[in-house]
Amino acid sequence: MIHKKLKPFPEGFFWGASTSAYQVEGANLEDGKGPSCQDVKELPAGTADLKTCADHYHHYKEDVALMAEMGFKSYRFSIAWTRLLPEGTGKVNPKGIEFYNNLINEIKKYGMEPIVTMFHFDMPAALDQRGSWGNRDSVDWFLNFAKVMFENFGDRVKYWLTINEQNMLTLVGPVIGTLYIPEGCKNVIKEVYQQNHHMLLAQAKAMVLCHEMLPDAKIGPAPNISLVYPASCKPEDITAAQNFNAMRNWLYLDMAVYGVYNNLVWAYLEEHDACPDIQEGDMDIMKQAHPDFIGFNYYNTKTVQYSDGTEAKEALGDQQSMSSFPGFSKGAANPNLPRTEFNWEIDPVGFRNTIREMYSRYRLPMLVTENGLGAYDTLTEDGKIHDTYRIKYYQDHIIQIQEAISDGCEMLGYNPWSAIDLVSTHEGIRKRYGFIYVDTTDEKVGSLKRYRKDSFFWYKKVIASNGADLSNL
Ligand code: BGP
Repeated sequence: MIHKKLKPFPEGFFWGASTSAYQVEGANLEDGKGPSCQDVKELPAGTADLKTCADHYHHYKEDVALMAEMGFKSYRFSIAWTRLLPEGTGKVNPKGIEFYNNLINEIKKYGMEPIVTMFHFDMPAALDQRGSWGNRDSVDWFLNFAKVMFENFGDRVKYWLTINEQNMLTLVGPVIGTLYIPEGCKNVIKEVYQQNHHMLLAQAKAMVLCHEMLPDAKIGPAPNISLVYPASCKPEDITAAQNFNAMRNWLYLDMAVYGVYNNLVWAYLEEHDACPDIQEGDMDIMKQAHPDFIGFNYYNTKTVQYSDGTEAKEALGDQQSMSSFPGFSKGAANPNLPRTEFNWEIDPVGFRNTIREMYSRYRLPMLVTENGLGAYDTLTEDGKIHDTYRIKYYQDHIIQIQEAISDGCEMLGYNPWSAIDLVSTHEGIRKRYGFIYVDTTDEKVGSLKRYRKDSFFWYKKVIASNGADLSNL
């Protein structure tokens, strides 16, 4: 649809950016924080460990001031479960409460909206030892953690996100260091979808609890949603795209919004003798929970073709590259799309397509909780970072949000990844995403000095014009 005139971004649109605790904070075992699964995982070769990251834990005031200088209306960050509850359950760590109180107060001081992710890839290591999400008690563990957060921060935090990218935890857990599989497990798919069921239940209960304890607050899920394209107009490729759309995207939102299991995924699980055990009452809980909005991360679309089930299973891939499930869908490259230096396809129009599809399925306002370009940035001798490629990426994507708004989709905000350089899930800190450059490398911790990238000044201009001015600097 070509609009003669695009609708403006709504007043009060949340322009901001995102981070997650384990990737940005550092101080990973300081001030009483317990280890999470990220702190005990085997690091991918040549990548920075998580002891320092951007050292946001010690630099949060400076970082929030820089965000305020850009004019942020919101800052999306996550709360590390193990900073509040070092063992995952039991005693609360007062230093952890203090840190997030300080951070939230600092954000509010500048009139920004804190948007809190309750769980971002960092299961307490102590709970992994007790079976992780595979243990049904995990639902109560998470609910207790949620209660601690609502009690301590609910007076100031009005926007909550439950679980970051639960779909990626389920589909590529080993790549991002999150999947716990018990020794001797005979049916890994069943184990994984049992864990997924417990997460869905935990999310549903947390949404209900949030509405009970904090009637003014809003809560929603935060999956990674990428519309899946068929590689051709062959009917079999369309079926494959429907399959993978269901498995990658709709399973998570059908449950969060409607409280039902997606039938295509359920059929796949039946085929693999992998349906989760559902206890009496579980589905009632799923139905009772109602998100106020959909938070979602978007990086690019995915393309698949028919799979006759005879091909060998491919290596797992990562968040944006995995898609092959013999007999269900087979990944294909999209020849129409360029790629980033880290080989992720770039599809701004797919952003609009994804938003439109989500809105027609769920009819809820949407908040972009991640989107962005991972690239090698260069710090020049005079302390500049000329990231014109990132500016271009953002220009191309932001205009598509405006197209989607003009299509009638309700958009609450844009919080790209990431506010500041941080450690990526499996490709180190050399894969930079921030508006703010941090002087440190995978090889050694640097001065940690902050530098404003060109995209910093550009985004400031965008925010000041409420998205009307996307022109180059
Ligand atoms: C999402 C995660 C983030 C983040 C981002 C970029 O999947 O929610 O934690 O890191 O992707 O991915 P990567 O770090 O792999 O480049």
